[in-house]
Amino acid sequence: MGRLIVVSNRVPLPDRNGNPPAGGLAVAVHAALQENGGIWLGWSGETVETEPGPPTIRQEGPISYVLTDLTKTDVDEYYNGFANRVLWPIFHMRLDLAEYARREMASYFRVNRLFADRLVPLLKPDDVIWVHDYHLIPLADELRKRGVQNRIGFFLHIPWPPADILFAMPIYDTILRSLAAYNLLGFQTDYDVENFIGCLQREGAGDVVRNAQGGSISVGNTTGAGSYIRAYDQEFAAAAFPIGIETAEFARLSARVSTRASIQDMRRSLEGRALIIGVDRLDYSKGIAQRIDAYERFLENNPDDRGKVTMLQVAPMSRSDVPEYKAMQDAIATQCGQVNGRHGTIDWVPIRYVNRSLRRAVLAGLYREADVGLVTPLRDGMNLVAKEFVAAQDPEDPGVLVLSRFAGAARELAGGAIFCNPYDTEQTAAAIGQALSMSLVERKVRWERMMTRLLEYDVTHWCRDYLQALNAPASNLS
Ligand code: ADQ
Repeated sequence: MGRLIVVSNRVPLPDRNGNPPAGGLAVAVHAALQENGGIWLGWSGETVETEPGPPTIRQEGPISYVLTDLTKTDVDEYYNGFANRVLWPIFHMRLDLAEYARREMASYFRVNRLFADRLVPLLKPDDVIWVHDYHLIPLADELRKRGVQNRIGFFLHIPWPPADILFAMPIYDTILRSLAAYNLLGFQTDYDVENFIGCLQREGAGDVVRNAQGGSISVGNTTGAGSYIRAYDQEFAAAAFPIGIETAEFARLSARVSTRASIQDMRRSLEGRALIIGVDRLDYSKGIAQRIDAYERFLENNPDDRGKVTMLQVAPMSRSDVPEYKAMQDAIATQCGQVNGRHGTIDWVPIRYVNRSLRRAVLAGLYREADVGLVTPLRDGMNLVAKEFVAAQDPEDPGVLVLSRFAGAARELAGGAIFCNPYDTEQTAAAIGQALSMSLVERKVRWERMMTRLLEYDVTHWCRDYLQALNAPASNLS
């Protein structure tokens, strides 16, 4: 393949020695860039008052990092506005939280045009372009309008909603149509592919020409999730590529840090109690409030377990410029305080709530200490915390994953995780009880099933699969 051109809202820059930041996606994509040479383009994170000047370019070996500033208005309207107050809630099926403003929609397209203008002069004819996530849906369309004929792929990290939800969004048709400018659309699960195709069908805009069976776009239990589509007079492919983590590396890290003083101190502080862990960005899609309700219900239903279990919820603030997120920070803190007030005793605090980000190594160590990983999003594209929790377990004494059926990760972790419906407090409370009382034999069987899958389909595999499908001539997709 030619050079790889990656475009995403933010660019994970390497450190002074040229090493990418730790964490799955950045490492895998950097490796692909290193192999083929290329560009990673995105927003610098800086805002300016007037029109941004030319992008800054940092060269690291064969990789150019191209960073553009944005105006403050654009950040408010494109990032905090249309992307995070319309697309994010709608795609997570929260119609009630979507806030439409015409100005913000215009800004979203303006920023996509700016990215296209920045990219076009840097392109060579055989470059392959890979665009990431909902901030940049119209980018391929803008590039095509500028005469770009390269292969362009898109990967959506968040779920794709059913037609009835998508159609509630003004300009949904522009968004849907603009995706036809890509050669390959990558989704997290086969359910997202189905929803996407369902939207095209209901709109009367196009349909599947042929389903791809086998080959690089069929993975694990999402086999057959790839389709070749004709819509809006374009032909393109859509397939599921469930994103993974650096499974083996994360497992090694968790084993290494388990002897660290901070992790040992935390274990001592539990005084022999079982540990339930929740780790999320503070976001309404993660179901944190419902999870705390379920934990409280578990305590109410199981008086004998009171004082014998501790829940640790780690949730750093995110998107604090969006009002819903700020309100949520206060609401969760209040809720934790209320549960502790109602059920705590002078020597036991039911919930420990940490409102900040922890280093990757610390997280790995905490996951390993935990008896139960409580991952209960109301809707999630994938949810990497679920996969990290599994990878971090001690093979001789693994913890149990309680996983929402509405996380993309549930498509791969069937047979291993205990599934729950986060809207059903009673059932989630029962799942917590089942997890805490599971025998070692069953824990091992379940963990091995999940770990086998995660080792086999890790983030490097994901990246390779996606790029292989993007590079394949459309007729060879199956
Ligand atoms: P996110 O919504 O950000 O990602 P997720 O998949 O859970 O969600 O990834 C979160 C990452 O942040 C994990 O690697 C986790 O370790 C880290 N993290 C979470 N809380 C942390 C804390 N307190 N301290 C430090 N690190 C923390 C979007 C989609 C997901 C999809 C990913 C990748 O919403 O569904 O899985 O992209 O495609």
